[in-house]
Amino acid sequence: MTNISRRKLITSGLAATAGIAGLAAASRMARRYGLTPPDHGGIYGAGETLTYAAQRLITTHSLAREFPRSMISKTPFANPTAPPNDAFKAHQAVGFSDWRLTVDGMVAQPASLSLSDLRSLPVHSQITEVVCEEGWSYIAEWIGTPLAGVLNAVGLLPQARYIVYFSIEPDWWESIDMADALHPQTFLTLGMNDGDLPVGFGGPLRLRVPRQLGYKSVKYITRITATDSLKRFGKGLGSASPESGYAWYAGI
Ligand SMILES: Nc1nc2c(c(=O)[nH]1)N[C@H]1C(S)=C(S)[C@@H](COP(=O)(O)O)O[C@H]1N2
Ligand SMILES: [Mo]
Repeated sequence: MTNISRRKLITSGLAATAGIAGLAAASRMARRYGLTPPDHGGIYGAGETLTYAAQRLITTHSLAREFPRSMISKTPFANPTAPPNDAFKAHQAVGFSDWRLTVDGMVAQPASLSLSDLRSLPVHSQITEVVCEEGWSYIAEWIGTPLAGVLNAVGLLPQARYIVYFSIEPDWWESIDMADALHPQTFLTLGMNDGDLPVGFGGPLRLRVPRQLGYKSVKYITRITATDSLKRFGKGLGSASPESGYAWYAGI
């Protein structure tokens, strides 16, 4: 069977089971195909599973919408973050010259990259929208290097299924599956609208995940790690978001 017709079969199977026998049957089917999100337990779990499984089957290769330069927002909104902690202030005081991105976990060659290491990688740009779950959005140009390139360079091991990423803000960490981690629009972002990435927007380093809601685009990234299981991180729900009631998978 071709990939497409297999996909169609699973998708219509999911839709049919959701209609006839309810969400529980759909999640059983999703589980059989390895399509359950890490926060699939609990009262919203079956719904989360259906959303994630259906999205992954239908839109794995789709691109987030890109906009013409004329649509870049004149007044992008920097959603306020907590006041900078001492570690961040120390980096800021030296112009972020000693900021490092640790890349570890299921990779052949763990690395510690400086911002200039990252700047020496291929530079890409995209004009995409940040959409907050609270109902506002803005469009900006994001300049950076695709996460996929960094993962290839460190030799991502085949058993890795997720990338977990951490901010210098201790409460902010997220994870994405490989469909998003290797997606061409998922950027380690160093610039915005032709300048350096401002601190308010996550500078010096932010992971932009434009196919998901704003909260997956974590600011002030210091570490990314590859893993086959999210159980060992936090409460095992995949990221900080489901720990406070937001879905792990926030596709838009
Ligand atoms: N480290 C960190 N990253 C973060 C946040 C935060 O408070 N701290 N807020 C998130 C939320 S809820 C949204 S909607 C977006 C907002 O991005 P913006 O400031 O560029 O508008 O950043 C996300 N990334
Ligand atoms: Mo948000």
